[in-house]
Amino acid sequence: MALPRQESQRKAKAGDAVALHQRQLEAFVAPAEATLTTDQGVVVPDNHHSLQAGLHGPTLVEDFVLREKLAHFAHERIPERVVHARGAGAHGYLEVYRSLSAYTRADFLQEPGGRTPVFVRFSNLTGARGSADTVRDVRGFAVKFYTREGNFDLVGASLPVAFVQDAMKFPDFVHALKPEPHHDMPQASSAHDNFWDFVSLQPESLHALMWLMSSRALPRSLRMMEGFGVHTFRLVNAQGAGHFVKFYWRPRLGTHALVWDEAQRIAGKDPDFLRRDLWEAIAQGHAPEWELGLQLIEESRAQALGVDLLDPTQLVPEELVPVQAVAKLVLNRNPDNFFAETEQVAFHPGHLVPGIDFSHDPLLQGRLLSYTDAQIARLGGPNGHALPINQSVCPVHNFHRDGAHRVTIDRGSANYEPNSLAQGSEFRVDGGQQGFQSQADTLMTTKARHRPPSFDDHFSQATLFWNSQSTAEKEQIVAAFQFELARVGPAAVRQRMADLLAHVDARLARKVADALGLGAPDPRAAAGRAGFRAPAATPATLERSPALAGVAGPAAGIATRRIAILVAAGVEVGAMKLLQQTLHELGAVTRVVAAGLGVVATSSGQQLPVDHTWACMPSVMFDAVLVPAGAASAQALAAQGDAVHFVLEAYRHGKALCLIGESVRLLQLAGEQATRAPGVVHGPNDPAARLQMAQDFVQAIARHRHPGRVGVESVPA
Ligand code: HDD
Repeated sequence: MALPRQESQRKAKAGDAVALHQRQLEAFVAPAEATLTTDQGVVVPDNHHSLQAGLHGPTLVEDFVLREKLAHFAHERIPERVVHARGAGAHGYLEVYRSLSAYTRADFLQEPGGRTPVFVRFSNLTGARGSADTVRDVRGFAVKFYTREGNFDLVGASLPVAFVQDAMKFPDFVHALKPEPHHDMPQASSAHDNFWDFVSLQPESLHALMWLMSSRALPRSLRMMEGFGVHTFRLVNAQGAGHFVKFYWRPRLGTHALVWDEAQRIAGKDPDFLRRDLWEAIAQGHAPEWELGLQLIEESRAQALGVDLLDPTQLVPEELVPVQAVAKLVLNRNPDNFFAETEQVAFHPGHLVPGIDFSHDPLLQGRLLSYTDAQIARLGGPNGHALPINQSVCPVHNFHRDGAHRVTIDRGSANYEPNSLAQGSEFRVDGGQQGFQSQADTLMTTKARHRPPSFDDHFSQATLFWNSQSTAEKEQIVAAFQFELARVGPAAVRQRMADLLAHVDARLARKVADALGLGAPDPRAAAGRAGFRAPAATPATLERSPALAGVAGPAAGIATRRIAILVAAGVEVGAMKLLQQTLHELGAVTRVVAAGLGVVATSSGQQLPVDHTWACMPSVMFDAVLVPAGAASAQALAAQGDAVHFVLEAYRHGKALCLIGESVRLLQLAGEQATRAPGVVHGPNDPAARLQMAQDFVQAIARHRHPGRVGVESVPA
């Protein structure tokens, strides 16, 4: 018997769920202005002084106000997540474009235009809670959908593939990746012996490694980052027919990345770079959006695909199965409180709703076991579901009882089922039609610890990824392997990695090996090692997949891009104002940067307010640089090493530059060809040229990066 309240809520319009979720959260918000009390509600007379015996006497044990305050303080922290400890969250909603009833009976995917509230937590996989944002890493992309049929969690990542195929290997993988146990170093970095020792012995990690060494591991912004459900799931419609499905999140702003040198510098200047970027964009009304894409695969077609859908180290190229956009995700509200929401939110890949089901992917199956324990350990008991951020918008009704931090006040004498003593206590649903129905399945009859032969192909998709990258991106990948492996002590580990890379691409392996002083990479050496099993047949695969070169993809406008305007006294602001106006109209953000705060005098005697100093906000904090005209200003800037460095660094990092009139001298050290390099806009301070310069600059910013600058290595920055 379904409960009346449940029924009325199920009938509620989808939009109501968003409002209901917000009301639920607000019910827990502490009053903003109130008299200070103890946790028991007793008014605190003095919050600055403890209770002492006499003017200089000892503090009294009876000071229960002090005792309560210190006790609460001492317990403010909860254990950080074993992985994905550092995070940033935001509220929003999912809006469905069209009904997916042909594929799934999930209520929240039925109604075109229907909105479901969500909370999203982005995270870094490797580092501790206080580590820097911009390190080379996999990012978590976890979405909690508060649907009217219960919470659905899609706990994905910024990479479409995993490092290991079986959950049995996950703790070893994480141990190897995390700081080494004897000295707890390095923090938030895979560039160390243990990690490369492990992965060099695990050919199945190679595909994910290619992604980790690429720009995908250095997002410019969480708002410009793709997300993937990674595993294959299943959608099941009302008739019980199933499709395999892979989930994608595609950012509306395009997929953009930092370059490695820049990422490292930002980590020092602003360790909160990505979290701040997300927070500020939402606070300023630039709600980031992603499209939810699905790859839908008929179960009968799965065998013929040539990709084992249950192997989480493999993806399904879009050229084989297109990604269909079915909904949009909008994040439009920052949390009120980091701890209560972003820290206490508890995801679980086993939080499913009717119409969505698992596959037999052995990594996913292991996750289903693991997350329950993780949440109990983190939240200190089995009642984490009742925390405001974890509560579903539909009623929760069962006979789970008690446990640490129980907040529900269960009424009545019956705490068991079946019972006849409590009203409405037969919770069985009508005719077995409602509720979560597991998809019918042919279960395996043998029990074994094994790896199916179709999981043996570790290389063809790593090669596909490599072949699909631009020349500039390939150089970044080579440089990333060189950087990481140069930090690895044992030469045997480095050699093992180079031998493995020879299975991906001979040139890649050689370039890496040469820089590390290793012998010629030998694919046969890798093949001779334990755990290595050659695929039964050479897999048929694509030569290239343009969709995998996502970072170089077209940019969608310049909204929210940050442009530094570098100035000194005597700056000529005529052209600058016009460019600023154009940039603002397109949603970009400009900031005036100078040696000190306050104002600088312009050439016409006005006062231009300064937003930042370059010591505090160097060029790595911006997407592009504009240096306005003005002989005196250009001369003053050229005499300042930091200002010259600002421009040269942006040039090296491939960013768009606009240098008006005399300010071009700031680029002198980059060589004569620099003013003609891609993404560099330069022209006279002439009203007739301004409009063209503005257009060129906007286009250059929209491309995000300009990697093909000749001789860039010799630029001193
Ligand atoms: Fe996991 C957290 C994503 C494999 C065990 N995982 C966690 C989070 C994300 C992922 C995004 C953070 C959620 C949040 O923001 O709170 N995990 C993945 C992906 C995987 C994956 C995409 C592979 C494709 N994870 C995985 C395996 C296991 C775990 C195989 C264990 C068998 N993951 C955990 C965990 C965490 C977690 C220990 C740490 C804290 C938590 O769950 O809440 O249970």
